[in-house]
Amino acid sequence: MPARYVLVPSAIVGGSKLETDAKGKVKVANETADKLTEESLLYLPTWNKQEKYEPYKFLTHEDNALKADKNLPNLFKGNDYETTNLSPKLGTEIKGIQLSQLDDAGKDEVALLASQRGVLVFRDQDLIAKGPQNLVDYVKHYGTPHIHPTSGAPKEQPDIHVVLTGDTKEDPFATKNNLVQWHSDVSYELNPTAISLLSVTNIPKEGGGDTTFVNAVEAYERLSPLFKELISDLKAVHSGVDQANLSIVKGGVVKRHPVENIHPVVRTTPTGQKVLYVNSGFTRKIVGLKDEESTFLLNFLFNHIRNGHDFQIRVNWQPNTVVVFDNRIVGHAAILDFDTTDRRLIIRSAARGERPVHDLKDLNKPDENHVYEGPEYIGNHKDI
Ligand SMILES: O=C(O)CCC(=O)C(=O)O
Ligand SMILES: [Fe+2]
Repeated sequence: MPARYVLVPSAIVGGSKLETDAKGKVKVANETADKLTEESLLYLPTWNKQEKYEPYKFLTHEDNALKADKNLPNLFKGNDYETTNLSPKLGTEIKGIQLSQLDDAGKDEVALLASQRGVLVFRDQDLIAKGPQNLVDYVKHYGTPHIHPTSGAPKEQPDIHVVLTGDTKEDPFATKNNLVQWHSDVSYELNPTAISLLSVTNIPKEGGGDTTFVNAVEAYERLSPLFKELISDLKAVHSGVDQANLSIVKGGVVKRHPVENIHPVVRTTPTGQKVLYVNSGFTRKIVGLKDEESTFLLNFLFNHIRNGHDFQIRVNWQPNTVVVFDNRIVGHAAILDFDTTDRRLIIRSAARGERPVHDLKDLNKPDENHVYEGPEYIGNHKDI
């Protein structure tokens, strides 16, 4: 989640009016809520500066994809479904299958297919309308849901990350030429998220507000054998500090002290895919290089990812679409091209995955980690 999407009142809820109750909980005022869809009302963001969580500890991860039947018989039953490739190597649109009706074996097959296709776009789903608890229970099949350190969440449901944009007369391009921020969600975490469910419950009326995705496996494959060898053993620092700082500056929340973690630049997933695992949202430094060298290399890799339209797709949101994506192997960015007086509400619930490893022999070994928690950030010096 890039800085732009931190739950900060001014950026996230735009010009919306906010209300604070006696316990300090902040929510979107009825005035704004009245303009949102019925599903969105179930997920309206609330936040509270008193809500604090302990630092995350290392978590072992069992991957659902490894349990799945490779023929996907529990996902694709009967003949009443339709699948369309959004591009040859990334993204599949699926119609005629209800996620909410899948059994555990079917859900495992979703994880396997997501690991192969990166992004699964399920149309006409009833899962979101069933409410926040249902969504979180669903995600629990894939692991422990991640609680976002700086975003708002539906009332009593911290396991969902919510971003409401729009409803403002502010010009978002006043200081920026564009707002596209490629990232892999929460890559600064020790166990960044893996299987993620994303939906836009409030779609801008005049169109736009797509989400774009990039295939980081293909991004790695496009590199020459020599370049692959050059970056093979590199590690990079991923940092949550800028996100936390921005949240404070904008009057938002920091629910967990920001962390920085070192991850391999070439990550291998439990299903054996090699991923170019850097993102401009959170990757800050290549370990062992001098600053200029690190910036030079990271900029090349970020541009490679950003410019790779021939390994990217764009998802156009329709009512009741649910995207399942594997956050380990795709990057993504919101396309904020709609009129700012319009409203867009995204919700995401995602399971924490494995500690990223270069080599599968290190999978689930905490001693492989190079972790330093508790870096300096504004919150250390400010009562927030
Ligand atoms: O709004 C979107 O399309 C994606 C949002 C996102 O990337 C995030 O909140 O992390
Ligand atoms: Fe994101």
